[in-house]
Amino acid sequence: MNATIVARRKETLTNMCDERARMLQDQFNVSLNHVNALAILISTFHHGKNPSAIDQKTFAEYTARTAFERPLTSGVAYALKVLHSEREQFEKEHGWSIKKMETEDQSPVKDDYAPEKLDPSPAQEEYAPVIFTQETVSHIVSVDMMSGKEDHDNILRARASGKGVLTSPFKLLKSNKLGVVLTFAVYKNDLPPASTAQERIDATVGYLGASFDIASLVERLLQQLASKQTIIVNVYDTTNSSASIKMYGPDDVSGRDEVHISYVDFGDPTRRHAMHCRFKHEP
Ligand code: WA2
Repeated sequence: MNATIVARRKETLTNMCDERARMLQDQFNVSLNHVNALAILISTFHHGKNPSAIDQKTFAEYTARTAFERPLTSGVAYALKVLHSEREQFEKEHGWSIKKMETEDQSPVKDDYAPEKLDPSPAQEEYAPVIFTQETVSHIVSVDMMSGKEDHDNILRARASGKGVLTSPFKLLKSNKLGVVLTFAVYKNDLPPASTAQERIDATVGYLGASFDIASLVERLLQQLASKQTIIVNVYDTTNSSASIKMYGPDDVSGRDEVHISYVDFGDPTRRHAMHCRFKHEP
């Protein structure tokens, strides 16, 4: 290949990769904004009204009808902050016990996964049982989200920071597919605008979270562009630069062809993501 053709190929790859990375980032940002708005909805109509104007049925209906606003999510859910001293009263009110999350090694892909079959959570200082879900993630109702490592870390970071926070990629419940969870804390209305981390933790009433099934969602996004025959795309969590995690794309991407890297910003400054693009070899 002569130099002009090589340069043109490189420019095409750069443009295609940047466009796809920007689309992914934009769709993620649209979803993030809507999940943030759902947290405000819960604050206003569940905690801000007595009696509450939201129950499971209303939440399921609203989140189903607004699913188009969250193009990359597979489901949203709301978990309450429950202290151990409040557990008995909470369980009596809801008519079910707070369940411990079963992790992958204890429950390798069960088709009949159901919250009522899970064990009650052992005693903890506090819990985050899910009380409302979009129908697509109804299997996490009553599960203590603090009993899962990634969800636990997200909850602590979300409530102390007041911002939307993202987990590393991990295997989601039931689907067992790699995904990430985005969490926003919901606060009592009297939280001052310039609050400290401790004030935010104390004013927390719950956690609104969304799960992202990255692989199928990136797949859908790329299909819209009908360019799958031209380039190979991989998406990575590169937060730990010496151990990046593949979130999307094939494993065997070595070859003579050049790679272009476009960075993707998912809005959580503690996480790094990148899209790697390559031309497919000529047949
Ligand atoms: N949602 C769906 N599937 C999951 C999951 C999750 N977390 N964790 C593991 N598999 C209610 O941050 C609060 C949602 C967690 C929110």
